[in-house]
Amino acid sequence: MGLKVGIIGAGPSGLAMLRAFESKEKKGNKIPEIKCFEKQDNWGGMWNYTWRTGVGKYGEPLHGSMYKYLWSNGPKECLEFADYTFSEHFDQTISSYPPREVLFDYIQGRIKQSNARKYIQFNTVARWVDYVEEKKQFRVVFDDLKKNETFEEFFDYLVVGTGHFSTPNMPYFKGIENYTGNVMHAHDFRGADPFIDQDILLIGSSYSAEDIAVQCYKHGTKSVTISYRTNPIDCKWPQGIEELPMVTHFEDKKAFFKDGTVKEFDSVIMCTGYQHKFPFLPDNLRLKTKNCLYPEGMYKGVISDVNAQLLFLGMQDQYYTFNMFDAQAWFARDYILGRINLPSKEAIQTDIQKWMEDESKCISADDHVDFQTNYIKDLIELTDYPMFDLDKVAEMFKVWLKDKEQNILTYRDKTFTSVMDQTKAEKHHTPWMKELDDSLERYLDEDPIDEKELEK
Ligand code: FAD
Ligand code: NA7
Repeated sequence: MGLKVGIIGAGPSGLAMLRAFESKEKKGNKIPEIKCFEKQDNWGGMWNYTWRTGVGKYGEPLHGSMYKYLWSNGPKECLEFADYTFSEHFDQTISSYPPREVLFDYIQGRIKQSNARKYIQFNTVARWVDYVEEKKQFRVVFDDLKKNETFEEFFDYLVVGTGHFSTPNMPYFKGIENYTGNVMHAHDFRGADPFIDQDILLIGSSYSAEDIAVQCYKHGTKSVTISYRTNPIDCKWPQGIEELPMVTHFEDKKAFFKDGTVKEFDSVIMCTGYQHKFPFLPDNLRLKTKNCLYPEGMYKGVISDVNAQLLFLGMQDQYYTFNMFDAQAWFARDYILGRINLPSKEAIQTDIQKWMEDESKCISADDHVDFQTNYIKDLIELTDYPMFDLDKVAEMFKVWLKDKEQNILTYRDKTFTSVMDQTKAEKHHTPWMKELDDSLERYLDEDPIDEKELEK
């Protein structure tokens, strides 16, 4: 068919794109020429853990923000692929909140079934993109990091799946330049070990703050203080974790808070979110958005409204993850293959505005869950991605939100039932708070932790 498609990034979004094309090909359809470029030396995006911080082996800004002992922060039943279940992958029932390595294994299991790896060029970073009017194609300049060589390729469609939880948003606080403890961003947090016996301050009150607080508490940090700008996380914190309003300034080792509290801290971790960053795109093609459920500038949250040959996957804030990337990738594929037509420019803007207005009406977390549920329904209805019971998944998300509110330390011990194959998850052999080993081997091991050993 002569079309050439470029995919930037081989994280869950880029891999979903490869899988979408592969599933079409398996049904006997012709697919375009595809090339995927990934700057790391393996696929999996965030799930490909690295011990490094700062820059990677070849001096590129490091992508990874994940850390040791990271366990899924939502039920696995809410992110399950509709065409590859957890039961199919593990051949045993597992709990609802697996650790990172287990989810990484699951992602790899699906993609390894295909020949997708042959499409991916690793250690290759997209440097710059131009749209060449005469050719009606994108010219993309890449660096092969291993060979230290620059090259270019032309594509009819360019799919950007580079994630948006990698470039830190690092605010300034008065006096922080003279603060005498450690200052870092959650992006560089690689686990709780360095913070054992410390008093730490987390700035921000969203997922990163919540999870780093609980993880540090679990692994022996002396005290955790969370400072919020707009709203506290507001769950029932155990003794040792507290929430305070915003920091106003720092002096030596002390932080001063809006309510008059003054406290000394050994370390400050900015859990202040990330920037959507596209250093390889000219500014007219970049998404310029905060972290939200319907970023401006994309039809169906996928197709750029500036250039309809440019597509983005996974740029939304996320309740749903892997199955949402699939829904987007299936939609992107059918659009590229000419099976979905774009409406008029006016209709595109009306559609975008409608979704953005709907998001602005959301008040509670439940409303946000419903919003993203409707968004995914809308996408799947346009494609042949297996429709699943999204209303049930939305219910599970709402139970998850309640569970966290009731007990932030035990919500990961709860279990859910898959809407894909009705498998009921099993309780993990060891309560999450007592499980300090997050390896795949230990996770799949049947023996509960020996509590007497722990008490010694
Ligand atoms: P990413 O996973 O970020 O992958 C993007 C890929 O693009 C990377 O491999 C990167 O190297 C590559 N890339 C970037 N720039 C370039 C370039 N210029 N050239 C070539 N390649 C490039 N989700 C959950 O479902 N459950 C969780 O428990 C969970 N926990 C999380 C915890 C943390 C700390 C973070 C940061 C995220 C978490 N997420 C979680 C969300 C997670 O981001 C998604 O699950 C998923 O990884 C997003 O996939 P993606 O492919 O869109 O982006
Ligand atoms: P989020 O969800 O984007 O949240 C960012 C948080 O940082 C949020 O609480 C913000 O407060 C706060 N923030 C942002 N800027 C500032 C400044 N300048 N001062 C104080 N506080 C600020 O990012 P996360 O890292 O928590 O989560 C991203 C992903 O990583 C997520 O998918 C997880 O699974 C892991 P606000 O509420 O806007 O006032």
